[in-house]
Amino acid sequence: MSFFSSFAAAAAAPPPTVLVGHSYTQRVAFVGPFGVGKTTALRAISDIEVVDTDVATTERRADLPGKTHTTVGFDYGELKLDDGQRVGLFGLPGQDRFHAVWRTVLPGASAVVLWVYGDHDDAPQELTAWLEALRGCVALDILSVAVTRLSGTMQDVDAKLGPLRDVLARFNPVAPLIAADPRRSEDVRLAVAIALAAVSLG
Ligand SMILES: Nc1nc2c(ncn2[C@@H]2O[C@H](COP(=O)(O)OP(=O)(O)OP(=O)(O)O)[C@@H](O)[C@H]2O)c(=O)[nH]1
Ligand SMILES: [Mg+2]
Repeated sequence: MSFFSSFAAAAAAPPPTVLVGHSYTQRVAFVGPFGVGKTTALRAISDIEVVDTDVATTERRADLPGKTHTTVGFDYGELKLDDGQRVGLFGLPGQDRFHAVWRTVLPGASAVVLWVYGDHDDAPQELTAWLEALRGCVALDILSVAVTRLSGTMQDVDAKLGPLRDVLARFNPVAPLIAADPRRSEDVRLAVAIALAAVSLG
């Protein structure tokens, strides 16, 4: 085939489908301390393959024996809600040195889920510090809190959540706070649904 005939054939062929950008209508960001489970949570619910920026870390924490990687950019996934809406999911890095990523992603967020450790003795102080840090980057009326690593009876869990609810109420009295395990897709879906519902009511 000559150059001219192959050019003519290519011009006559239907154009290829090229997908650029994204199809989501809402953007939910996961924030929280190193190793709390933001990447785990995103992987638990994303219905596309997660694009992550996890790299191997030389630091090991005794309380996180399986934690060999850390997020240095952000994770990206997508979720289709029961009502058909597509949600873009962004998992941010937990380490302070990557805070430039927060300032890039958070301004476009529809809702932000702050994941925190529920089993730390100083969990209320940690939550206070995170809320103070986030206040500078995001409106707290789009924020909700998911508390991890809670076990025991419902009374045990409530006893741990009570002081955290008190802290959150000082920043936003109507912000949702739930117990959630980042490894369980039902918990993570619920955290996302509650975060978006709270924003739409607000
Ligand atoms: N035992 C236990 N382990 C958990 C729980 N939630 C998460 N993990 C584990 O904790 C680790 C969390 O790791 P990541 O998901 O990488 O944490 P991350 O918040 O993305 O961390 P950075 O991006 O480094 O800030 C994983 O090994 C999870 O399996 C929990 O409720 N209980
Ligand atoms: Mg991560």
